[in-house]
Order: sequence, then C-alpha cells, then structure tokens
Amino acid sequence: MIAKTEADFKALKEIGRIVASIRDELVQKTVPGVTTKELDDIAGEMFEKEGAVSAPKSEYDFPGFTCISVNDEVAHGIPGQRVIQEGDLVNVDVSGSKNGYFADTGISFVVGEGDEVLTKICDVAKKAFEAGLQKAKPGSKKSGIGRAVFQTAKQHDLTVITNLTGHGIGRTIHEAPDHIYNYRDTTDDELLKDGMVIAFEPFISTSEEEVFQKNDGWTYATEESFVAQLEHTIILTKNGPIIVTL
Ligand code: M1C
Ligand code: CO
Ligand code: CO
Repeated sequence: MIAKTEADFKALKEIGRIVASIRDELVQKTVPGVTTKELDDIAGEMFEKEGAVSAPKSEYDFPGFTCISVNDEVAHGIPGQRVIQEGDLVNVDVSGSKNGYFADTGISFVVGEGDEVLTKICDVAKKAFEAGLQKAKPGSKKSGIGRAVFQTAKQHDLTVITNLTGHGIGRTIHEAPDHIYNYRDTTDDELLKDGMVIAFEPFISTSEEEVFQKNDGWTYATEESFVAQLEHTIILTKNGPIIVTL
C-alpha cells in the first residue's frame, strides 16, 4: 500500500508494535527444552490480548500463529513438537493484522552457544538489512535494495537466496510490489514511491542459493546450507524510512 493519511501511519505503527513485541517475546522464550508449539501458543495468546490476528492463519490457513524454522528450515516452518536444542539456528517470523492493517517481522538467531558460522550469517543478515535500508528511498530503483543485499553477502564470503523475496504489505500480508529480491534483478526498473510500505527480508546463505519446499507443503529448506533472515515492515518517506516493527 501507499500510506497517505495520519490514520494509515498510526494503524501501521500499532500492528507493527504488536508483531514486534510478539517476536521479541518468542526470541526470549526460545531456550533449550521448549517446543516450537509452546512458543507458537504464546504468540496466539498475545495476538488475542492485543485484538490482532495472525496473518499466516487468516490469509493462508497456515497451521500456526507464527512461522518457526529451525536449522535446515529457512522459512514457513510449522510449529510443532520439535524440541529446541542449544546451538540451534532459529527463525521466528511474526505477521498479523489489526483494523485492516498488516505488519510482518522476523529474525534468525542462535540458541545459546552455537557454531561461529551461524552467528556470522545472522550478523550479515543484519548488515545486509542496513545496507538495503540505505537504498530504500522514494524515487530510487527498487532493485538497488537487492543489489546492496547481494554485495553485503559477497563481502563476507556468503551468498543470498534467490527464490525467496521481500514484498509490499499494508492492506494484506503480501501485495504490490510483489518482490524485493536479494540480488539486483536487471529487468526490474520499478521505482520506490513516497509512502510505499514494504516488508524487507534479506536471506543470507552459506552456500546454496535456492530453497526447496518440504512435503508438508509449507516449509522452505536447504539441503546442506544455513540461512539467516531479518525482516521489518517499513514505510518509505522523503524524510527517511520509518521502521514500524522495531
Ligand atoms: C520469503 C519466505 C517468504 N511472514 C512470512 C514472510 C515469508 N516470506 O512473508 O515473511 C509469510 C508468512 C505466511 C505463511
Ligand atoms: Co515474515
Ligand atoms: Co514477509
């Protein structure tokens, strides 16, 4: 969507605050011994208390309030009986709506002491996010964001996932612009607009550049790589980006 009115900004900030608070609570509760279903139940209670609804559930009939992806799983992991272990790479992705406005946020992190390379990809996902954000200006090419993500990955001897992307958001979970790639798509000459609302979610990988979908019909995974994501919902304005999911 293009946010125009004070009401648009206020409502996006409200749902942004809610999904960010659920994300932070789930990260804090992700300790060895907890199951991903227990984490997701906390999210369900928080959505209800805030008068908000889970977007994966309401828009896609996803079997969970949130997506929780562990180790080889990259995105759209289904919460279940899996028990979190020390050293796991976990991604918590929380998206939802309130009063007809949507926000989406996610983060990858390592539980306790983990392998150095896992910590590195999480750090580089943050760096890629910051580099892309610098390019997220009204009037600039959308593909400049992906270019910055790709360059950041390469600078750190890592790569990106080419078949997962960020997206427009606001009045539904996934809307125009359909794709914000993790590389510079030379055919994409779309310009960013003042007030445009995007969910920017760079995916940084240790080696593979594509994910595949598991037989559950949801989970995106890699064969042997590790992947980290960081996602925020952002309103692009002439006076700089407003991150509503901080
Ligand atoms: C690139 C994996 C896809 N919040 C989720 C997302 C995932 N993006 O948009 O960040 C969507 C959740 C819907 C099941
Ligand atoms: Co998301
Ligand atoms: Co998203």
